[in-house]
Amino acid sequence: MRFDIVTLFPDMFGAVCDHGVTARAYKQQLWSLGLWNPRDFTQDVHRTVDDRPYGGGPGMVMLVDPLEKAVAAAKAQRGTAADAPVILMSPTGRRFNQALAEELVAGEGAILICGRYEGVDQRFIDRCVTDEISMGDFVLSGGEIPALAIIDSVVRLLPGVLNDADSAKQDSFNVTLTGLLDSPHYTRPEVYEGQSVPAELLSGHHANIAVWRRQQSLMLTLKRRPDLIESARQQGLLSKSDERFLKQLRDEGLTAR
Ligand code: 9D3
Repeated sequence: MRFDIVTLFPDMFGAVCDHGVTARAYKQQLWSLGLWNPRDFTQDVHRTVDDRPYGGGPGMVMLVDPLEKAVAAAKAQRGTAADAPVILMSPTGRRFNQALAEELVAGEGAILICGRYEGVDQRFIDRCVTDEISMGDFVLSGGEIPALAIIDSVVRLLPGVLNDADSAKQDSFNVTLTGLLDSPHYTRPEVYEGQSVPAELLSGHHANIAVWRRQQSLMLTLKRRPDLIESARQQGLLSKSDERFLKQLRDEGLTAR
């Protein structure tokens, strides 16, 4: 798996090369990174990468030419995998999700374009970009943090990246598999400042623990993400006893935070 990043701030990508499970996978050469700074593909003494918007308005717009040359350099180095998706990180893109991460991990990687300023010249998008992705409805200063999020979410899906200690199996047991939010976690001490770990988790009774966790998941999901309850139902992921518990919750009124 290879990611090529077009960015004015290449140092930000140390976040995934130098830390945590993505760094371990990087050192094992399970994935590689190319960094392409549009400033290195300028021709003028000032190394200009942006200009004022036609039609007026606030902010600056990224120039087509340095972006296009950076993408061409990335494609040249990728060689045969030159048909990898070219994904623009954009607040007007389609929302990123786990299904997209799974699509990307099945491919050879991607060229990720990180915008700064007000945006990039539309002609660059028309000429080079195959997909536009957003992280959600909040305003960031550029595409670097979204690109880092995509790399992190995709790399951890690569075979051999997660070990049991990283909870890979637990992970796939939750939202993606169950369609529900995860249940709460506890570790030592058994009592902290008078607050005890729920008795069910201390019982050692594995069937009861499973029921407790399932009910906690249902309760939390109904309270915070009712949309996920409906899609889990549509996917056939809710049992008769789940439905009975949900009805009971609705009758009682919710108790979860
Ligand atoms: C406040 C500026 N906005 C004018 C209405 C437009 C705007 C331009 C550039 C908003 C954000 C940005 C920079 N953001 C990204 O490049 C970005 C982003 C984001 O801001 N939120 C969620 N996902 C993404 S992906 C790229």
